[in-house]
Amino acid sequence: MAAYFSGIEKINYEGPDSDNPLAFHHYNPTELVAGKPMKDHLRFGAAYWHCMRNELADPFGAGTALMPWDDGSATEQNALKRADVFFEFLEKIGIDYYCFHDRDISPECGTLTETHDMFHRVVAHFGDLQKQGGKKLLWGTACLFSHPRYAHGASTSPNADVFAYGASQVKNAIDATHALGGEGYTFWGGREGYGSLINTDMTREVDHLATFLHMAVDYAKSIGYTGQFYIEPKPREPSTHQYDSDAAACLNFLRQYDLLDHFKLNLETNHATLAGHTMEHEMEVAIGANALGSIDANRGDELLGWDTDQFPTNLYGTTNVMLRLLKMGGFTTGGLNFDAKRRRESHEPVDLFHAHIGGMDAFARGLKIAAKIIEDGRFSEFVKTRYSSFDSGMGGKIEAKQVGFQDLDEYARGIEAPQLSSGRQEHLENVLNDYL
Ligand code: XLS
Ligand code: NI
Ligand code: NI
Repeated sequence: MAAYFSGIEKINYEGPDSDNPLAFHHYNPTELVAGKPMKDHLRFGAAYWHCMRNELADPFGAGTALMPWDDGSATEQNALKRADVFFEFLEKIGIDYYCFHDRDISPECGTLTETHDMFHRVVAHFGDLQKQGGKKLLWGTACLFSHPRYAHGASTSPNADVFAYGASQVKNAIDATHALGGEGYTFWGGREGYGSLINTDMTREVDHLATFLHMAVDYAKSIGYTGQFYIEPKPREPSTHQYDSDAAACLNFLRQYDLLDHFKLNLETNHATLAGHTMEHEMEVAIGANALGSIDANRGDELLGWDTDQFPTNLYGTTNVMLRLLKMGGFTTGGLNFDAKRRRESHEPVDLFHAHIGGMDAFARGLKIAAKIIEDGRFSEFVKTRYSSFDSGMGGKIEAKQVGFQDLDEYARGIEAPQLSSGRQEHLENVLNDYL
């Protein structure tokens, strides 16, 4: 096989004292943390769309990414070659999982049938590459937002034939995910929302979205695909309002339409902040409902109000994510998929390596810090004590649902006015800083 990243060797762990920029300084895949190898905690994934298809354009300028292997054509040959490049990248960076949209890996052809036929031939090539290098598919998905036919949405389009086209695409993408042993399948509803309510029947659209997801569940069952379905919240962009706006909205939607048994959430850091939440908040909401499935690891920019999809390098962020993941008991089907792109100025192939190394090292450090925090138990002890008035006495009865307003009215009249303890937020923030 030709080497497309010539001059770049396999990235190895060299430890914190190394000054080699093409080495891991913290991510040591086989090192045990909390009884498990780092790589099994982190389950890193690479996003095909950002690595292979993102030309690094922005609304003001053309793509800058150098992709000497890509002839720019929408041909099968080019699609197959890109796959080879991508698997070389996975091998050299040491990432076991990847994710793709159908249209990332194989182009749209003249007819829908030709499109699907080429797609499945390309998928077969991915299957061979997976086998050769021991790589695995974290999740697959269908791109139901790029083509002009999806301008009004896919499953929420007012046009029933567009709904059918979207269904055909998802059917084939589920087939492909199944064939590749994909551990999950994601729905991100980029255009499943509206630009304005003036022309929108929202109730009908949301209903159609649920019908579509039920069809996907039924179809997966009919072919024996048992991977995990995910829904990925995001409030807006490209739509003004997306129906799957945040974790709580998704959970309510899934519950209302009886889909909660079939879906978990794929949370993305930058989407959380776009929704006006922290990633920690979104994780708490999802974990509280036993519905955290997977993570799209990235970060936004505090100064910019859109989905900048930057690589995660903030240790507070990675520590907070890993704290919650460890407490949850870790991923089952999910992983940390780098849904992240380089800045437009970082256009050389080697920048793909720098970017992923940075994200992997940041998560390795977050993992270690989180494991230490959990082992020491200082935060959990504090939180436990903070709620201890509910452990016994009247608080215990409240939690056991043994009392009502009548009892509490009598009780409250007979006690001293409540005395509060400090929340010690600043002290705890200082303690957290000490760990970092
Ligand atoms: C876009 C989304 C997208 C999904 C997959 O903002 O993050 O990349 O992860 O369709
Ligand atoms: Ni994403
Ligand atoms: Ni995103």
